Amino acid sequence: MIHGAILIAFLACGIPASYAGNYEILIADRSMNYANAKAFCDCKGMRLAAASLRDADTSQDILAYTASSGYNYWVGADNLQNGGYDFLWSDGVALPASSNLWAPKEPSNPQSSQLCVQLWNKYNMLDDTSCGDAKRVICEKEVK
Ligand SMILES: [Ca+2]
Repeated sequence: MIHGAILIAFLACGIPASYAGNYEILIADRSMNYANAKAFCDCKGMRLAAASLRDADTSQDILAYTASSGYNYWVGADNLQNGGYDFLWSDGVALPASSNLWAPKEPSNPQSSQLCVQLWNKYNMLDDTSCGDAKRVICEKEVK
């Protein structure tokens, strides 16, 4: 089910996001590291995508877009707080290693170099990877 188009926006703040289900979704068409991606979403009054990816309808819209884009995207999940396989979404919900959102054989290296989570274009699923890599960004905001 398509709820609405997903906006491709530049870095400047103040560009309105579009609606997909119960969430405003904003996808940046610039690449940046994880820390800057987080700051980018904050700047928009949003957060890196988390709950929207657990929502069946909204994730369907997002994944339909990202599948055809050819790019990898930062989403809001990392193990920077607890380390190891103890990943947390940006809204504080646990992302277990057993989640079916992970790509095959992922998370692959969360104990050392791969502490942040991307939406990996190869599978259009989650992958733990290096926080310093430059990737595009998906932000969300819950619609009240
Ligand atoms: Ca990995």
